[in-house]
Amino acid sequence: MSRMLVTGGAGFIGSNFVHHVVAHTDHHVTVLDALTYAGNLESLAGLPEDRVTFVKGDITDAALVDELFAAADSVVHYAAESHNDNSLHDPLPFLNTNIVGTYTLLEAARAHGTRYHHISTDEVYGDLELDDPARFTEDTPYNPSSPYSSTKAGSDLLVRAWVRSFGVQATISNCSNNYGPYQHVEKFIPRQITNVIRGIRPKLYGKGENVRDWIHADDHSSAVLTILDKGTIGETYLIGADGEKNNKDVVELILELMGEPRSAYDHVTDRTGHDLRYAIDSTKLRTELGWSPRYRDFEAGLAATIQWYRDNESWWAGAKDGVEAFYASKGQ
Ligand code: NAD
Ligand code: TDX
Repeated sequence: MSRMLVTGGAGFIGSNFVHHVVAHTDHHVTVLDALTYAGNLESLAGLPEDRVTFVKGDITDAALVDELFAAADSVVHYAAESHNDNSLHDPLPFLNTNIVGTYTLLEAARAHGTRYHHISTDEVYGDLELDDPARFTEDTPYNPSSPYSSTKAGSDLLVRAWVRSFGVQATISNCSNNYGPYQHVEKFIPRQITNVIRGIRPKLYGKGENVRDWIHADDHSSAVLTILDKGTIGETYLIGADGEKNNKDVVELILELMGEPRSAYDHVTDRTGHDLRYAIDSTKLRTELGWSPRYRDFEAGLAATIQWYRDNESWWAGAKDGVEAFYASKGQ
């Protein structure tokens, strides 16, 4: 059994990863999470106490981070400020957590020689035209658009520098848009599902032509375990499941799956600087490390996600009104 430290393990993708690790390995997991507005201990409810330890704390707290790295064989870093719309409103927390937080972890990885995996996003590459046949690869130049994606890009570059300059034992993955259980209601898919449950019309930014490349969070988790197991130190791996869809089609599918007319949504004010299209080419991960996604049917995965939000209203109800009030103040 090895000891794994997971930062941000009470958030959306981090909690899905902790569930995945408990189900598929014998590792012991320590979660370090500050429980910001995006963290929810209920996302870890039911996990065996002898497999998962929770520590409430901030990744910028160097003394705490050092102590936890000393007791870990590997670290997977999910903790972040993660929402583009929030970063347009108030960028400073993104700089603190995404940049200073990552720096703090890298210094501890350097001091302890700890195996470190850095979780990042395809948004560091900027966006693609709708009619461009290209997809992002590990060689695509960085060109981030928002305060969120620029701080994620900065954090990736810190990792690359700490590998080269200090020999830190790190890998990086850049994944496309995740969906699944435990995603905060501020994000696109849960916002629309919970709107329909509440009798509010879904809200589509602009014309809804923007394309996102959807992957189930559980497939993201299996890819990260594969990289930890077989990845080469210093390498970057793109994670994606060939799930390109435009936002309009996703909203219409949610409405159809929830028994509403496909046209029962509103167009609202577009996001400033809204990236047009993301698309991942995950050939390197698939051919070099032998990973493949399990959730290949987006409609089935979306239907299961809708059912999860129907069954777990107590998990999201507390955040819903505040999120909708924030969006309403911006005409969204
Ligand atoms: P999230 O916002 O749902 O969760 C973030 C978690 O980090 C929360 O539990 C929060 O409490 C914690 N956190 C925030 N600041 C912290 C701090 N200073 N110290 C300790 N904990 C802190 O985010 P998510 O959507 O689960 O994203 C997780 C990671 O995956 C991020 O690094 C994000 O950039 C990356 N990512 C997300 C997606 C996506 O589609 N959501 C896609 C690719 C990559
Ligand atoms: O109400 C909405 N209506 C709408 O049309 C919301 C909240 C979003 N949108 C659009 C904006 C995007 O084109 O839906 C798309 C998805 O939006 P988000 O869920 O906010 O995700 P995105 O901005 O694409 O970023 C996500 O994927 C990459 C995560 O939030 C990031 O953390 C990750 O790095």
